[in-house]
Amino acid sequence: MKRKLLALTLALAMGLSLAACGGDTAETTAPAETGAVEATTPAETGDDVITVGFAQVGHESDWRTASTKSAQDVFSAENGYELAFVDCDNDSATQLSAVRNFIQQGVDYIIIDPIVSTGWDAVLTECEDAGIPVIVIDRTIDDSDKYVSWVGSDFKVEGLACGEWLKAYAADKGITEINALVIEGSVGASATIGRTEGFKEIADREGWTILDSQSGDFTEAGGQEVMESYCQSYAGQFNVVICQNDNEAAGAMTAMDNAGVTYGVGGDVILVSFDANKPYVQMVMDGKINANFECNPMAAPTVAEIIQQLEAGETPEKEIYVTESWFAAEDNVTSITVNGEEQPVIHVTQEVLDARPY
Ligand code: GYE
Repeated sequence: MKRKLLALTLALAMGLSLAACGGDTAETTAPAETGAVEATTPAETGDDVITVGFAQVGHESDWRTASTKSAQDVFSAENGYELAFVDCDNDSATQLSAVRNFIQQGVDYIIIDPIVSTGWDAVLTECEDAGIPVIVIDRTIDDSDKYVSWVGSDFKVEGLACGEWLKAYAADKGITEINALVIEGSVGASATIGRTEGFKEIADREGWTILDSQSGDFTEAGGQEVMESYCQSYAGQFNVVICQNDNEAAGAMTAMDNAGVTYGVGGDVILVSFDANKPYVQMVMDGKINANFECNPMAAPTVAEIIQQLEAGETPEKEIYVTESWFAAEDNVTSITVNGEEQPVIHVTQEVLDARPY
């Protein structure tokens, strides 16, 4: 196995920043600091340690925290890995620098969760030229296929599922008019693009009105800010709020509370979220969020399998979809049909909540 461990290991052991990433807030976290792996010497690690560089989007959401933790747990010293982790703080230039630094360090594999879906071909060509396999997780890269595998979710299906659930829910409740406000995720992220497209497809088909659709940047503060302005501009005009992640939903709830708008089960507004992190599945059970469409953050175990396949000289699959579920506060919609496939909608009970892994 080719290893350029010395430079990497020394840098980790000395707690040095591995990447001059260009952003003030971006950090290369030595595994010893994150608790992911202990700094080791080449002699201790021997030639079997697999070095992995991970250029993570940032730390904007609960989903992201779960994704990072999953990678740190999987790519641990006990499992035979040395992880160089870079939090790119939602800055694309920082992310490109991080990948280029991984190339310079000569890591064995590079994992990228691309902040935006374009602008990747040049740096992926550099990875290819350096002989370093790249595995993409979560968000997609749309302007290059120079990576080994992608592991993640079908974001458009998530948006379609949201629309199909809303259609069935409204029909059951006798709601004949939908006036929706959408709080989108970060601009240019494939997660935003897919969820927006999927929901819009159903809205157009059903003749619903989307009053507005603005980015809350996948953060709680962003969701609150957008919802505050919506509450002013569209007071009394909306009956559905679609938040493209849980943290935005938290911000939107604060804004609606402050504006005296009621939401959730029995409220004036149907509130929908994406991600379904455990605290927000609890909010579904409590009736504050009407429905939540899961996005599974646990790509890392599958990435480890891909790496093991590559180590064994095998060819992994190019695209691997993680499994996800749809959750609702009430039991009036038990299934929906998405792209011709019938899918269950899970009514959240304590038992369902207790079984959630993240
Ligand atoms: O929905 C959001 C996070 O890329 C799917 O990014 C991910 C999204 C997730 O910030 O919470």
